Amino acid sequence: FLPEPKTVAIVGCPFRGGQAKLGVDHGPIRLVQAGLPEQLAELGWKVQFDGHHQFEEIDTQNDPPIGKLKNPRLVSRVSQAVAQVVGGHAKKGVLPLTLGGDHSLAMGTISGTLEQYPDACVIWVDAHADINTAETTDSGNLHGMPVSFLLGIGPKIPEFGWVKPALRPERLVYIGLRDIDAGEKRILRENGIRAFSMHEVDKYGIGKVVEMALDHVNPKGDRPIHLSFDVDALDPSVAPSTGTPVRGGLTFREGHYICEAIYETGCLVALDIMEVNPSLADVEAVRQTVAVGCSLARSALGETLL
Ligand code: 4U7
Ligand code: MN
Ligand code: MN
Ligand code: MN
Repeated sequence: FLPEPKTVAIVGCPFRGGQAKLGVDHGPIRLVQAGLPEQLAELGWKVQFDGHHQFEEIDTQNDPPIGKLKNPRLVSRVSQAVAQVVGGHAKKGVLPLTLGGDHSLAMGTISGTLEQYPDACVIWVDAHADINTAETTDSGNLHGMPVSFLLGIGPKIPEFGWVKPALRPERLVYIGLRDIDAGEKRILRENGIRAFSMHEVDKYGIGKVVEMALDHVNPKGDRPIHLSFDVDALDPSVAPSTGTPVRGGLTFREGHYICEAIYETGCLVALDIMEVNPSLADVEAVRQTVAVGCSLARSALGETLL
């Protein structure tokens, strides 16, 4: 899907409004400081990076909750800006690599991808399904809700009216789930959304799981793929510096295998690396998590072991 020379645009999104913890807005800065642009250039990509997005023009002095939803106007407008940036890169045949920042940003990244590639499928790698609606959310944190907006399920919130319900449930697949709210389980069931939890990873092994996931969303291998990777999909021993860690996650290799296998399809058109929070855990744990974020991105963009 991408013309030569293969070009990646790094979209740094220092944003934390979709959840309550400080620090996740520093994730993209640390990933870039760790040398991610140079590492991707080393793999043979043309790399575009002209600084992190600031979202300064977005004024949120007055952003009271809407129902339970926290920072709704801020999250909506930031994601809308991200959608335009990501969509613009996609339109030029450039692969957008979005660095979060919290996962509410995926409302923007995936909207941007679907604008250019309406038949794209989404592989969502996460401990969580991020599919709560305004009705089902307990926390009110929008990083737990982007998928419901993309699917167009749940109550319509006028402030999010720009989000097109452009994602079809059969074009979405999850890998790594292990912390799903009751309301989310019902939504997954009612919409027939395919999900490979850690139970399936244990049962079948990661190779078979990725094969089944790809076969579900991209049976003929002719659809563009958007990979949205929340680092909390990885076990906390592998990626400790993240806001909502859950034990029993993917190993280092399982996480990288997913990225490598998706690269091998030749269908990857957009990538998100989300929820790295360098303020959580000690210095060594942060270094390790940032390094893993970089290596996941490299694997998805073609780094091989041999
Ligand atoms: B993340 C949660 F209740 N489901 O809605 C919620 F468990 O982007 C967590 O995957 C959401 O890190 C986690 O707040 C969002 C909670
Ligand atoms: Mn997430
Ligand atoms: Mn998560
Ligand atoms: Mn998280």
